[in-house]
Amino acid sequence: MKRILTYGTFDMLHEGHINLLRRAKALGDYLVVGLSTDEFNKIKNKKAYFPYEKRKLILESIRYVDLVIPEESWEQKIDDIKKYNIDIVVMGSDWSGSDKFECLREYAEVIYLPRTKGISTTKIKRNCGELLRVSGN
Ligand code: C2G
Repeated sequence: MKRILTYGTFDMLHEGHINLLRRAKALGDYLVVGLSTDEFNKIKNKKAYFPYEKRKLILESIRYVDLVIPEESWEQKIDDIKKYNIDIVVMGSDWSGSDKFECLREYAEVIYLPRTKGISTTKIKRNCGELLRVSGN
């Protein structure tokens, strides 16, 4: 039973998130997702459109996801690896080489997967804003 762990805000879920979750799960048998809380997003300077509980509800409905836990700090990751017996920590390549994940290598394997090009929550929000402006709403 190989256990995988990933983290993120997963706001306005899109195919980039799904591609990450699908490939992460394919590396093992059980996928734990550390979902950034609204308070932690403030620390990350990120404002999610959907609050934590709604983002959690959506993530829990995805076939690749076995457990969603709150991500409340940068520092909790080693404890999470131990608590959930994690074998591999997986993140998108935008995190590649980050000390926030490289420091985990003595506790678990760390794998960065290529980020899905052309899609992001920021891009969705921007495009929706432009659509509203064009349509005059
Ligand atoms: N992702 C991706 N392709 C995209 C967009 C996102 O592969 N087009 C990946 C990211 O690399 C990340 C995951 O999907 O691994 C979740 O993305 P975000 O919700 O943007 O997560 P982020 O804000 O990077 O939070 O402690 C780590 C942080 O909580 C990660």
